[in-house]
Amino acid sequence: MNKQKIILDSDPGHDDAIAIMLAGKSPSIDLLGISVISGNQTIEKTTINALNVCQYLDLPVKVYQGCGQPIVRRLFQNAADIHGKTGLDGPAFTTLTRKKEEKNSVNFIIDTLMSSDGDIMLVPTGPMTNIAMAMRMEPRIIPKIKRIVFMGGSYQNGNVTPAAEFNIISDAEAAYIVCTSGVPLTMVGLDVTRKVLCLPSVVERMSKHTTSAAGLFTDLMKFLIKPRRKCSAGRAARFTILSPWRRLLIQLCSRRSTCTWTWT
Ligand SMILES: [Ca+2]
Repeated sequence: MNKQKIILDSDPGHDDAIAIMLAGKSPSIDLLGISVISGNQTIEKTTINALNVCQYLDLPVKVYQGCGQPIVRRLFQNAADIHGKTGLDGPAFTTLTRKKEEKNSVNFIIDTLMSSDGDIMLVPTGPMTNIAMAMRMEPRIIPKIKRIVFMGGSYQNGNVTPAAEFNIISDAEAAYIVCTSGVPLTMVGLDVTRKVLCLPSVVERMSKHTTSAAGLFTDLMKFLIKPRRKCSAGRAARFTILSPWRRLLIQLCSRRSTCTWTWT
């Protein structure tokens, strides 16, 4: 099977931790590197979170720290109310020994794309600052990008303001640069992610597996279910945190209307 090369640009965050997990473990994906951005927490914390996930899962993928602030606007509020003080509350990680790469993720994106054959997808699951910066610093990367599959925006309502979605409003200028670049885009907005629910029964089923990935998944999801239960006022607890899975799998497996997956 030809693996799809991707660079995951993320701000873990529980949902992005799952995205790292799936991208790193998928037999159909060649994860070239993880580019980290601030968003769900500060850049320092999201970088540590990405390293912790990679260490926990023994993923041989390099982690590059990117921008800690938007290009123009002030740093937007983080999502500590959802993801906790660390940005990845819930799992108990061992002492972190993995280290981030010296190279900034913007330079990593540029260097990787410039030496590629145009076969790399970028998958941003946070604010698009790193990718926009890379495009501005080295415009020759733009025709080298096969496609950008991003989580952000909304066809209907936002989740920060009535219209704005978190990833986009966190760095709207970056989103403008990326979305007007001419690169083929696949937007997976809130409307899509809200259709992908992880019920407690899913967490329960996953908790019965003994792999490290299943254990991490369970710890992450159990933490997230708590606030959702509080908000759901008696309805079945549900949340949309699994959206990055779906996006990755749907797009990278080139099966855009249907998707099946199994956990191994
Ligand atoms: Ca994210």
